[in-house]
Amino acid sequence: NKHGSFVIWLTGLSGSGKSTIANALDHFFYNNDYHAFVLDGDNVRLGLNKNLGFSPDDRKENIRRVGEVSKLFVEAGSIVMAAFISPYIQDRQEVRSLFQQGEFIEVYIKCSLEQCEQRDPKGLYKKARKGELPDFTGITSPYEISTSPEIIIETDQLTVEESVDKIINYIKANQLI
Ligand code: GGZ
Repeated sequence: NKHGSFVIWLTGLSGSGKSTIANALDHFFYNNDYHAFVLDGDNVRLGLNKNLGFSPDDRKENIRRVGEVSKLFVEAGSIVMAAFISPYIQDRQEVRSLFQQGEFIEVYIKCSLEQCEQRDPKGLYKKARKGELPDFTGITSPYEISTSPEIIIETDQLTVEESVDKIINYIKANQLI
């Protein structure tokens, strides 16, 4: 299937739903014969970036590398879903600047800290509150909200399917697929 190549960059707190939505998008693309790939902490921080932690400098380097890898995938003709907290506005802007106009779609996965903390699927917030996990986003490390993401998905209001529909509608409206 011939289609555009671009990056769907999902940013938001731990537990906000970034990877869930990225994987649901992946299913949609697969089912429709588009070539797409998910990059997230689960496949990047275990390999390419296993020397990086969660200090501000390490997060910056994590995002820089992911941006460059995303660019390679786009050059190869793929659709990339990159699901990273990517808490710093400047780092996200630097990734954006690697791409042509319209090729970088920033999706803010909006979910309150309270809700993310209530979900706490891996018990990380609990650990962070107990002081066992330093530099934890939302607790002891900042998250900078974008002022103008292309898309905002409120995961405490939409189902995963509705979230995917909203993103796909944007992509179609902008003639990327
Ligand atoms: C934030 C952390 C931390 C700290 C481990 N702060 O919800 P998860 O578990 O599965 O996804 C989170 C993931 C965040 O990695 P990113 O590469 O997306 O972060 S960044 O973009 O800021 O570089 C979380 C887990 O790693 N995790 N320690 N201290 N999240």
